[in-house]
Amino acid sequence: MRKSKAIIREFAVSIFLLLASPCFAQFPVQDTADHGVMDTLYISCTAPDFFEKDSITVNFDLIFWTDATFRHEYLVVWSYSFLMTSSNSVAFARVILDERADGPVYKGTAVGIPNDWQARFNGAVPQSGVLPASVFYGAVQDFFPPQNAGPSLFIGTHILAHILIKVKDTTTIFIDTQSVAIPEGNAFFRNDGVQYSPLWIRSSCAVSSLTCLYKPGDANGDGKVDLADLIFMVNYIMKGGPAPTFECQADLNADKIVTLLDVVVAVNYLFKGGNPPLKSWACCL
Ligand SMILES: [Ca+2]
Ligand SMILES: [Ca+2]
Ligand SMILES: [Ca+2]
Repeated sequence: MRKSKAIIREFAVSIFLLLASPCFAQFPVQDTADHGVMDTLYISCTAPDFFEKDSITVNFDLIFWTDATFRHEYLVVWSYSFLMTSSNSVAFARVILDERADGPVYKGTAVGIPNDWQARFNGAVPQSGVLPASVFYGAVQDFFPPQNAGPSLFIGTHILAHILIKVKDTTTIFIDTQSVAIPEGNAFFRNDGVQYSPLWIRSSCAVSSLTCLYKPGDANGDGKVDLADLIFMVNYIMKGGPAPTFECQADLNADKIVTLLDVVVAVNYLFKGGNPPLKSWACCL
């Protein structure tokens, strides 16, 4: 009798767990070393930052939020790897690799407190940074004076890193922590040496296309498409002359490279009533 009661109880527990487990699965588990509200880690997508030759560089901020108020729970070390992918292979998305502490990738700073941390940008696979890539970031607080022994990170929102990705076309960048081989391991360390994991919130950031800046075929960028552009293109392609601001100005057949074929399009258009240059990228006026 006792045995059958035990079996029934076991059965009931199994059923309960079976029913409850999908519910549990929907809620992330909070690390026991993360007190109070769950600390979070996420990417903030910002508008395109600045234009360079034929590309734009987009700034993604890696942001950490914590409610740590006890000094022993302050964050002093972090190391994290991300899987970055791009929805459009033609965009040639590439994370910019720069190990300088004050470089554009990672400025080694919490918000408003410059250079409090020793920046550490660990690398990327592949090394070129071309997406898809696994990219590793991290920083260790500089404990020892007279260096900038700044404060550890406590309650508030902090920018851990500026992640710069260069793109050449419209795309959506996905930044995730899943399915990544992690040589160093993802690690966040508190001031008392306890390791824990804040909740990662998956991000995808749409990189919008440029506004139209030039007419296709306006290689010298003076607003007109004429013989001067043809000369400009020939000088650029054949004689190492100056490049257009955006490659698309001279990419008249819109195949993403500037070759003599584009000169042929220009000649046909200007002198033989051929098709006008194709619009692409920022050359869509
Ligand atoms: Ca917390
Ligand atoms: Ca022109
Ligand atoms: Ca072309």
